[in-house]
Amino acid sequence: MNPIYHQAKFLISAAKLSQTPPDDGLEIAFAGRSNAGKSSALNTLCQQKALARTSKTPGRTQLLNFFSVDEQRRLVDLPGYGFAKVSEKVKLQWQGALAEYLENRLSLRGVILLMDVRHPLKEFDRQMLEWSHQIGRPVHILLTKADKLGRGAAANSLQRVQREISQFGEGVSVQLFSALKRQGIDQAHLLLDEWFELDTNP
Ligand SMILES: Nc1nc2c(ncn2[C@@H]2O[C@H](COP(=O)(O)OP(=O)(O)O)[C@@H](O)[C@H]2O)c(=O)[nH]1
Ligand SMILES: [Mg+2]
Repeated sequence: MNPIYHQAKFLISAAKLSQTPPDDGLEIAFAGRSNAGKSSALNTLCQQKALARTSKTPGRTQLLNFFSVDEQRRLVDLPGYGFAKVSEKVKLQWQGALAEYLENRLSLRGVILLMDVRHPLKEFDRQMLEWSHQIGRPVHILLTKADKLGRGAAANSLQRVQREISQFGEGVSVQLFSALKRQGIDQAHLLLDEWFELDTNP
């Protein structure tokens, strides 16, 4: 693992685009329905116990949470509305903020899309794939909680998702991931390093 991820720090929460950090350098966004395992993945990938929890205080869920990795690189925790008990009105607000961010953010290099390996490609996930495709940004899918399935079932889910994303061509990739079992971390880091333009073997 490139040691810079270990230095990642909470930067700021933004409710709208005007509150985001300056749009320069390189940004990688993490998206997923709530409970998909986004905070756990962020923490695991940065080797920190409570990085993403920093922003988990009530009321902050609908915000975009920015973490700085170094001066030029940021990770963003995007609001995921799929599973949360919120009203249609709030969902539409979140969707609006998300779409606005995706359409306008020049520093956005790619999207890490997290889905529970047992329930992949829900409506939110398909929407994210569509949006990312439209704005020409690559997506790397982490099928999370892979430890919850046996090897065969996990492989089946991976294959099914691989088949479905083939319509998007090279811009979309997928892998199995488990924060609990620390599975798939090296593979995910390869993608992050590539998007962040880091030397993979520093
Ligand atoms: N078994 C298992 N549970 C996980 C894993 N990752 C997250 N979880 C659990 O799934 C729940 C939601 O995780 P969290 O990271 O908060 O999801 P978020 O809402 O997407 O940020 C928590 O109870 C986690 O402990 C994993 O790799 N394996
Ligand atoms: Mg979270």
